[in-house]
Amino acid sequence: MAVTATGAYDEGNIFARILRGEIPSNRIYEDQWAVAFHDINPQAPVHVLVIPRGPWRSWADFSASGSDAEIAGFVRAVGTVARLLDLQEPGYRLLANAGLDAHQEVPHLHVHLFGGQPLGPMLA
Ligand code: DGP
Repeated sequence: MAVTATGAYDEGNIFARILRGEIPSNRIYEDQWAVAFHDINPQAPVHVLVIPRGPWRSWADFSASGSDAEIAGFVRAVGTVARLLDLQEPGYRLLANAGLDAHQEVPHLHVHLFGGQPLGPMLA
């Protein structure tokens, strides 16, 4: 199921359910602002998803209605996860899909963190 570019936040989306503890996830980090867990369908040896706790579908939503504390907290959590995974060297990649053209499947803002192998050039 792909997310539409517009519309209200869906409280029933899979990441909202993970946040509420209704379905399990393999969490590697959580704090007041964010939760990080392994992707169920990893595309690299390390493939972690970092999600904010608040009800946002995309970076556009988040920047429009998230507080400065929520935004700073989430960005800091993404960096904390990268540091915990010890991926500064040889490196890692962050990716966030938004909307239909980007094939966003889960309509809750998330950042993919990939690493553990050479990742090649950026996708077009
Ligand atoms: P995206 O296309 O950016 O919306 O990617 C969504 C990712 O979420 C995709 O890589 C698979 C992952 N995913 C979907 N459902 C689950 C789930 O129930 N648990 C976990 N851990 N990951 C999930």
